[in-house]
Amino acid sequence: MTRLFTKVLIANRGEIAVRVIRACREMGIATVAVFSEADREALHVLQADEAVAIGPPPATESYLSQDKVIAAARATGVQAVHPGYGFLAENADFAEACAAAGLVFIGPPPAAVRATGDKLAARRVAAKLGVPLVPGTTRPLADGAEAARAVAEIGYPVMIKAALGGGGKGMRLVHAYAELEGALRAARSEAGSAFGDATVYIEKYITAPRHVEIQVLADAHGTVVHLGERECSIQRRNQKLVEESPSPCVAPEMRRRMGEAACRIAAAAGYVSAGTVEFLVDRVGNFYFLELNARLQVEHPVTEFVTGRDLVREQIRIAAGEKLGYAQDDIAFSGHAIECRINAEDPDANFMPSPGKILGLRAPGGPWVRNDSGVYEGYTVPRYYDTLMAKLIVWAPDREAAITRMDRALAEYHVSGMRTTLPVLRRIIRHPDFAAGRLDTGFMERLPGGHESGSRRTVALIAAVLEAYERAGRQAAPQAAQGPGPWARAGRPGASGWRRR
Ligand code: MV4
Repeated sequence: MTRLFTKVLIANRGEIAVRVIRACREMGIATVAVFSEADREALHVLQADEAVAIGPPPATESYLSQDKVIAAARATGVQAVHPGYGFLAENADFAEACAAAGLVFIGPPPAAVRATGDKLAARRVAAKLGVPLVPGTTRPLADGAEAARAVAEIGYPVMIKAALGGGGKGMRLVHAYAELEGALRAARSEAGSAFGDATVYIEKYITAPRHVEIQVLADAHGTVVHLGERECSIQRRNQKLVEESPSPCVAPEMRRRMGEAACRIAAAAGYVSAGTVEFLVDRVGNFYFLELNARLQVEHPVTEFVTGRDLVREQIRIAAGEKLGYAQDDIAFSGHAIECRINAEDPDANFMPSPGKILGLRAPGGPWVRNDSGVYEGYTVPRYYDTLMAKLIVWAPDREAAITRMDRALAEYHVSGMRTTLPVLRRIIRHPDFAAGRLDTGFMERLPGGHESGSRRTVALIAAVLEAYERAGRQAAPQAAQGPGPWARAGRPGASGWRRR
């Protein structure tokens, strides 16, 4: 058996840093936290065995600084670095820099990070394997004429997407020929400044899709398994609010086919570590490959609850060169898990960030309730980063019981001193459409108060600009550095995709 690491650095903050520290402690691995000046009192700093200051509050000068993170790793003598999600997690240059410094990057090999970052390359892989993908092009679009030829085959509406985009960045919806040329130019220009690469492609637009993703685990010895799906359709502006596993819309046979497709894509991409294969599912249940996310996802705990596998532990074992030691048939699914994201945002003010001091905090507990939190009573949520404070995850033998348990746990959750998404989460969980499993990506737009109304457009725009300003630099996109600042991007329609997830 391979020798596991004795000491790991966690290149992240908040709940995910705490989550990784927990896995390390259970594995007998010492931990090193890194922190910015805004995070001296942060929970991950208190929980780690050691902590290293890496600079000023803006993420570009701390959590996104590859040099500072690697210097901290060298100074503390760790053997490996866990990137969490966001920040440096999907940065191939960082993965390479770790290797060059003699450090193991706890994630996929740099080549796989690069390959999965290029959505067009990923589409070609899926196409070659015969995995269903959204109809559209698999080569860069040269000009308007080529776009028009593609549309002639697939029909309107279509979406123009940036090859290096993902998570909603650099996308343009086109309903008719009159908009095509303009949308192509806009998407190109946005992609060029956001990712330093203006390559775009075109896809048929799937109306009111569901977002279903498959968790995969791949070791360095050629074994790839899937851990079932997560239903992530409850989103608002590309930010997920509630996730669950299994999906109420996926039957065992569909799970088997999606899981097999996901494993084949991961294998063909040379993927190693935990990864997520995203699919869109249309109203009649057809699924289409969208992209492969080369990281641990925020919503991973629902998969842990239904499979009994610790995904962070598995990532660490895989990075150390261990074999998975089990096959697909050894993965059993049990019961139902739901996750709610508790963000420091004001649902009554267009989900504007609401950082500040947590005056009172009572977290829920009891059977099958998990609270993955990065905060504590008396802590001040800094305004520089993600607004995610905690994730509440519950398990029950079936979906109905899981909904009841989540409702109970949300009722126990009290946060004072700041606004959080707790009230809106409660409304989602109690909604008859949610109970009936009538989920698609338009759910939040139908929820009263779940999105900005027409009369609130100005407030929404101001909020978006402020939000972009306050979150500047926390975006993970590696190529984003040379682009215009968030001020330049935030005012553009459809440019809300700078959110981290
Ligand atoms: C789409 C789509 C419809 N058709 N692509 C948004 C995030 C990015 N990962 C992909 N996204 C979409 N791509 C085609 N061809 C609809 C979305 C989409 C969406 C997808 C998943 C979850 C929420 C969403 C909200 C709006 C749009």
